[in-house]
Amino acid sequence: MLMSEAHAAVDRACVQAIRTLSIDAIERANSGHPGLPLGAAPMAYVLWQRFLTHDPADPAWPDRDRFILSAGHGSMLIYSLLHLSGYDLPLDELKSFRQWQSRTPGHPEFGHVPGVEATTGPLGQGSANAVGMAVAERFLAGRYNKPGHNIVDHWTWALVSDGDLMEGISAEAASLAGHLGLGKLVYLYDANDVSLDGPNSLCFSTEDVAARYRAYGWHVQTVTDGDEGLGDIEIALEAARAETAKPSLVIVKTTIGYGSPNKSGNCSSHGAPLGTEEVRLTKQALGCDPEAEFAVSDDVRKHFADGVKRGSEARSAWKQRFAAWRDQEPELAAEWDALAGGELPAGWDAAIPDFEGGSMATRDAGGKVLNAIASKLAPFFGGDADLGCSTKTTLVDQGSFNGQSGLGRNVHYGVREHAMGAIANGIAYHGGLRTFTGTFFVFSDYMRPAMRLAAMNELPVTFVFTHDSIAVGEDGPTHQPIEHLASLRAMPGLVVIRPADANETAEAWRWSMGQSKRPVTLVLSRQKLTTFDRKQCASAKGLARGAYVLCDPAEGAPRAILIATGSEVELAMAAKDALQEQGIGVRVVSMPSWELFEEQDASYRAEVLPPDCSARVSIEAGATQGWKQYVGDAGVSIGIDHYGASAPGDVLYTKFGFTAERIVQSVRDLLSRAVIEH
Ligand SMILES: Cc1ncc(C[n+]2csc(CCOP(=O)(O)OP(=O)(O)O)c2C)c(N)n1
Ligand SMILES: [Mg+2]
Repeated sequence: MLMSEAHAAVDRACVQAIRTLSIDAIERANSGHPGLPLGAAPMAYVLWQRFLTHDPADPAWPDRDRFILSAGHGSMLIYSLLHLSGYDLPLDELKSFRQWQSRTPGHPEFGHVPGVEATTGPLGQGSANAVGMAVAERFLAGRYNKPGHNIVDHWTWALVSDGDLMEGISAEAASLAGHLGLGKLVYLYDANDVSLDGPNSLCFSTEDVAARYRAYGWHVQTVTDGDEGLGDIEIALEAARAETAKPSLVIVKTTIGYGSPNKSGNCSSHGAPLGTEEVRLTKQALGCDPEAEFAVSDDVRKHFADGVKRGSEARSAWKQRFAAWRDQEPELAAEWDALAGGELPAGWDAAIPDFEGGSMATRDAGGKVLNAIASKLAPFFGGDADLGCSTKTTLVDQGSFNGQSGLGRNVHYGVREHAMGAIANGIAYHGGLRTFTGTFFVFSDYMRPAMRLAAMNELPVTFVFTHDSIAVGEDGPTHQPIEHLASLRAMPGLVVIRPADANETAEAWRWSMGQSKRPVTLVLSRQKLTTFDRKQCASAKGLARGAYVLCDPAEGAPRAILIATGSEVELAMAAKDALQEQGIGVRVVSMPSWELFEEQDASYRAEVLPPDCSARVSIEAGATQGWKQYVGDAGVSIGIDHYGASAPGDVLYTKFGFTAERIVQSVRDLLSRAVIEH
């Protein structure tokens, strides 16, 4: 029997409770977005009451369904649902919506609100996170499910809005989801034909979203009465779940600000409180007491509690299945436990090689290390944006990820960098595994919004970027990163590592994998770099401290310090040798990561960069912005503050002044100036 027939009155009351709680909280905050919760309450209610398998008693239960409110501006919708479902989000928290330190921030924030699976707000990101979660579900199912032991088997549901579907990232993500046949992914589309500035006729009038998603390979349905048609929504969600070979889009036609006599159907209800009088009128129109605020009847509370029982029963049944699986698969269970606890199973790094002599591009070293880690760590997979041959991030002989079976460990993201970033975030949000991405460094710009969310949410994603400087050469300025290091270093919470040689690359991967709460950006070279003889200079283990003394003069205190990153460290070493021949002893500091260096105590930092040695030169093939903090006012920064050019990489290095001679000259100039100044 459909819910519209079975419980019409109480179901309606539950929907109205979601609506009125939402507008009351927004009114009290005098800030927020009432239009979406008023319009999308019915679909959200049907989903949560009848389909979403979750248990407020254990919001992190691994096999729960995932729900992502991609249209994060409608945050009061999810807060009302969480509150009514019995999550640790009491009414007082709803009353302090959008206030300092409340658990009800303006947009849903992962880690701050129990039951919020992803931070959303930048439109489109959540829809791609959902694809990542569905990918993770399949991958874990492929790894851990055994005949008779189905321990990973859940659904991913996302609520998306017009704005979400206008954003390019959602198109990238949906195209890939269709290609992969992610049958356990469902979008509910709040199709209200209105966005922030006005009706869709302003900018979204000709697009046939249903046809577009069908063309992506999705199963598409439309519910015409999303404002009241609970039964129709239920039928559509049932059909979406029955289609397991394709992801599903359920287009639910709604009225923004439904119930508000003067603002419904209009963008005026999108992002501002309705106003006291309009709230009264809205409650009246919805058949609720216009004077009551934050009112929830006992019937409504009981009905929500009854709905949640489905989830708690499912969790109990899962616990039993999991226990039986654990008995049968103790080794797999140990691996599962480690990952679930943010750890890695012992021995994960046993195959990481030591590199000796010769030269090797750090992208090649990165590929070898990545594969060595993957050989010991099965729940580790990732992919690239159609550049695996160049980035060397392909997991050799590990097959292509299959969205049905979950087998295969290379996700071919295609040329979809933005979605790749957000899908990797979704994989990390899901938990239970580790992941990475790969593309050219210059295209980090295409991933930056997702990387920012990874940093904000402490997601353990390793973002690998290769072709890290003008040394890219012939492809020219469009492919040559300049400001990218500076720009990513400006992002709070992101660790940027640019290793100098193969062994630093190994240490960079080791460090990155050791982090369960920090995204890391690995910046690797296309060109070969000398593998330093670590018997002659310091161990690459120094990488973990961000900067370390790679080499000091054979005797005497250094008269100057050369600080370099990545490919420029070998230039610094060449300059050091040349200076030594001229009787000038200098120190070479390899500084692969500013962020890690800043985390060291003051005494270590002073050991590496002694304050009394002010003759300092930084060398990095990127924008010089920020280097003054290490070279000081007296120092020199050799970098590039303009775009590159199309020519062989070594020619560009010479033309743009990345030569040992220039470093030598800079040191000599600094020292002679110091003499004159004395
Ligand atoms: C990437 C991004 N650009 C712009 C915004 C600002 N913004 C918030 S909601 C919105 C559009 C709202 O339209 P829709 O998604 O249809 O939501 P509705 O008004 O129907 O609730 C915009 C432009 C945003 N949050 N993210
Ligand atoms: Mg809209």
